[in-house]
Amino acid sequence: MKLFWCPRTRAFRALWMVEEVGQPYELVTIDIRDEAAKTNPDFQAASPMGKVPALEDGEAKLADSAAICLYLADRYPEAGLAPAFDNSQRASYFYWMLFTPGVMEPALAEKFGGWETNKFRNGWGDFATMIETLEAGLDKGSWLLGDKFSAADVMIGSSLYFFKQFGALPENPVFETYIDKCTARPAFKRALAKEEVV
Ligand SMILES: N[C@@H](CCC(=O)N[C@@H](CS)C(=O)NCC(=O)O)C(=O)O
Repeated sequence: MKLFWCPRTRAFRALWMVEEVGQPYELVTIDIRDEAAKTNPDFQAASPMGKVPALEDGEAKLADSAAICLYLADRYPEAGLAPAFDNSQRASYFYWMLFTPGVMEPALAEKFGGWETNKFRNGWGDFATMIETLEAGLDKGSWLLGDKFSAADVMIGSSLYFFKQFGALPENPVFETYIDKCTARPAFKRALAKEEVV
């Protein structure tokens, strides 16, 4: 596998994920501020919008952190990062896998971009409802799906970690406990160490 990545970007989600999966991979740095770096043909083939993260896994090429996490969890089931196809927890799993791109990201843009809020009309609700929903989802158990860590925790955990870094996360012991559990994972630490050397 080749992971196209740039430090301190959304590509961290995919980096943590490949570390959780445990298959060999090559990290290809794409400096997103350098237009020439984005002309790498393998990167272009995997990322139609020229955004990181992107992944090449043999013939499979795709971009977007949520899509990559969904793909890897199903492609490498031995890592145990997605509920089995016949497990009813797959319903919650999909809900949380799509919560970052569908709700968290636009709600953050709304809050910090000064957009007019309209909880009823906007597909992401609003920032306050997004936070309440996450708090309720995380308050039920150790991980989003209960006792078992999954790719949904990679997506939500990395997003909450970045919200906190940006000062965008309201203080809340539920979030603090969850972020501490995520950052204590060996795969998270390995991914973070890779970010820090660049
Ligand atoms: N929805 C995408 C967003 C990816 C994204 O916006 N990546 C930014 C870095 S955080 C990027 O590559 N920006 C450079 C560009 O758009 O040219 C994901 O979650 O992977």
